[in-house]
Amino acid sequence: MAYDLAGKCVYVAGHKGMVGSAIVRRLEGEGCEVLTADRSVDLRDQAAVRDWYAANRPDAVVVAAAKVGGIMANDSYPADFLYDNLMIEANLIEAAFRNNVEKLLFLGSSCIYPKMAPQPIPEDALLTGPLEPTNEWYAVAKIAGIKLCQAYRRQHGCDYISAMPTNLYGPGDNFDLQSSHVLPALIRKAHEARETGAASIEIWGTGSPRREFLHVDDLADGCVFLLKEYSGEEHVNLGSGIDIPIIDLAEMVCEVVGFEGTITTDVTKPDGTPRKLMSGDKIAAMGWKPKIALREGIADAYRAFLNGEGKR
Ligand code: GFB
Repeated sequence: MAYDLAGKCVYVAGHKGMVGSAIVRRLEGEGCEVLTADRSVDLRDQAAVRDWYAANRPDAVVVAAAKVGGIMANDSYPADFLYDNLMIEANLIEAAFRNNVEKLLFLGSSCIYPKMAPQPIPEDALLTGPLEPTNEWYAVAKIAGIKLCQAYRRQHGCDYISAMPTNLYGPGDNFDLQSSHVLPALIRKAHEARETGAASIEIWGTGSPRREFLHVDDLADGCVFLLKEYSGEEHVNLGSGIDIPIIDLAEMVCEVVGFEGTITTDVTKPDGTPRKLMSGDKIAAMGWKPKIALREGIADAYRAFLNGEGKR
């Protein structure tokens, strides 16, 4: 039975982030009222979250709030990535139950899967092997979020679902080179190298790991699709179905940005997991597919970067 969003109050937690803001934009055409909480509500604080729900009474919730970052940020701040994410998701999910929220969508990450999972990775590969060490703290928190949704569904009959997005990019991304993911980092590096006339840009690791990328507007579309169409215990992968070696991604970004120099590698930096292409069979069978090709999406992300959008 489809969940009709029309006339509902939908709370998007994390609306200032790249993912949350894309979901808010996407919900505009759904005839629902979008609720957001301002930064004064610390989502790690149980009492603050309970008070906000009691005052605002959402019908549906999207858990897009999280502490996120690229490979170095994950590796450098394990306590923050584990504690902050556990608290945020536990508070948002428990308060949803207390306030009779009808539908909740929790967003995780493709790093929940074992480092050596079969490729493309099916949903049932979860918890079948050891995690990638650079991001196991974040992954453990996200696995706990999936399990919380399943537990509230089993014990209390709550219609809480989970989606696992692949590596995301797009307008509103984080372009800070220490904490960002690879795609915004490459956009900034190529842009600054072109502006300064540098001969080369440096990428982290060997360039051989493969990653799958999804534009955040496609992600938002997939999230709204799942909110309306899916009600099941198992999480659902949300990806583009195509992965690419980091060195090829770097070349594509340089082409889009117009940087014609060379690309060097810093092998003292970690590669992380060798490959994490997710299987999109489950959501494809439900009738959803992404629309934005990688090169087109990179051009859109670069336009947003030039426009001053996102974090520097
Ligand atoms: O995007 P990224 O930081 O995250 O890195 P992960 C992807 C790959 O790009 C790694 C390489 O092999 C990096 O070594 N890379 C090359 C770079 N140059 C750069 C650069 O300038 N900056 C960055 N950041 N990487 C994250 C997880 O893993 O993915 C999170 O740590 C989360 O938990 C997220 O799951 C989606 O794909 O390795």
